[in-house]
Amino acid sequence: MTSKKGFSSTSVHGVGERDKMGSVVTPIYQTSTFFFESAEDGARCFAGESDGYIYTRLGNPTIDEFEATVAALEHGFNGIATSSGMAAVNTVYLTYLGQGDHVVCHNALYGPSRGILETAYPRFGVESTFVDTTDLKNVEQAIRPTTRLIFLETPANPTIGICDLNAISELAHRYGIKVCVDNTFCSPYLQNPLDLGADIVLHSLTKFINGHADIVGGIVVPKSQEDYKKLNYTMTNFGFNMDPHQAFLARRGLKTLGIRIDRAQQNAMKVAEYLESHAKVAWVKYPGLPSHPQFELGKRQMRGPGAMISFELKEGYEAGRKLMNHVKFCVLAVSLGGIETLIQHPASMTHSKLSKEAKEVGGITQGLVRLSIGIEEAEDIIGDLEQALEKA
Ligand code: LCS
Repeated sequence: MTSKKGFSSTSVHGVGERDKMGSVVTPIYQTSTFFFESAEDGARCFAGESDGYIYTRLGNPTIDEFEATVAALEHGFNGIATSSGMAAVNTVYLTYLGQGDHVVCHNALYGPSRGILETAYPRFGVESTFVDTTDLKNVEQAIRPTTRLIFLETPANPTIGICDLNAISELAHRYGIKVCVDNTFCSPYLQNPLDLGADIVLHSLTKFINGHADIVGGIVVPKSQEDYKKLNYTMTNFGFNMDPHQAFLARRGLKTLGIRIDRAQQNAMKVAEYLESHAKVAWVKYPGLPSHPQFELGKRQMRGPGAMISFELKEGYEAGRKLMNHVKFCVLAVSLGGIETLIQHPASMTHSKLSKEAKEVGGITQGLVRLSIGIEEAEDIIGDLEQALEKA
């Protein structure tokens, strides 16, 4: 899918035909199935010789319009919308990994994206290695003759580490390995992994793309038609499909993605600077701060620093819990990427199920706090953190 228009023009208007009934907004085709005009028409649909719809798990106009728009924003072949971000992750794992295969991952992936490789996939003979992929040497050392996939998050959840997508993709392709990037933290507004060499990009739509904390959803966008066919086969046959109503809400959220991120990252910069100067804070990780270890790489690879901040409290785990109990304006909740500022403590929440060792290796330190900055007034976010930090 391509669009010659600018980002927000594409996100608002999409790339397809306007609705034939004159609806300005793509209607919700809330149907599980579609009728055929005749037996011959049905046969043509099943043979793939017509564009007609058959059954919503296989395709639906509301979902298709959303998929095509995200694919245009990610510069991919087409999108495959899924019921959740985890369904998108598993669509990729199940497409490229089988008995005897190996995957190299960033060691600070979203908890379940890592956890499922450690618990369920070994039952099917899949092996995984988790390394700090912000260092290219570690990726090269982890590659085996059986490696089929490199799976990355950049910036990663929640350590905000940034991986060099050009360099890793170039390395992977020398060995015939596919590269998939979970682009949830950036959204296509700030980063296009397919332009940086990756083969597949995915999102938890639950976050920035939908942006209003009212649905769970995911999407996979491959660069090539060949990968699209394989991934779409997995999605439809495992039943990971999105629902038309979910697609409608995600599509509505997508329209304002650009202006929401512009505003949220302006706030995030102010909050990050405030936190970096606070006596109780050991360090702050934010791609917009020169102190970020991959600050220069982030500037090259991303069109903006985003709205996700992690910071470490000097007093560790207990201080983290106290801070959570004293915020009043920032919402104590997991998830991210919405219009409201959310705060959470990974060691006791999103990453609590990881072993102590996995937490240490993945950089999930005891006093780590993750902020997803919203579009409110920066002064109110900072004011709330100020009063809560006093008590932490
Ligand atoms: N990828 C990333 C980077 C995520 O942050 C999440 C969810 C997922 C995939 C899975 O998406 P879902 O199935 O939830 O749509 N991250 C969450 C988080 O940090 N807190 O709660 C959920």
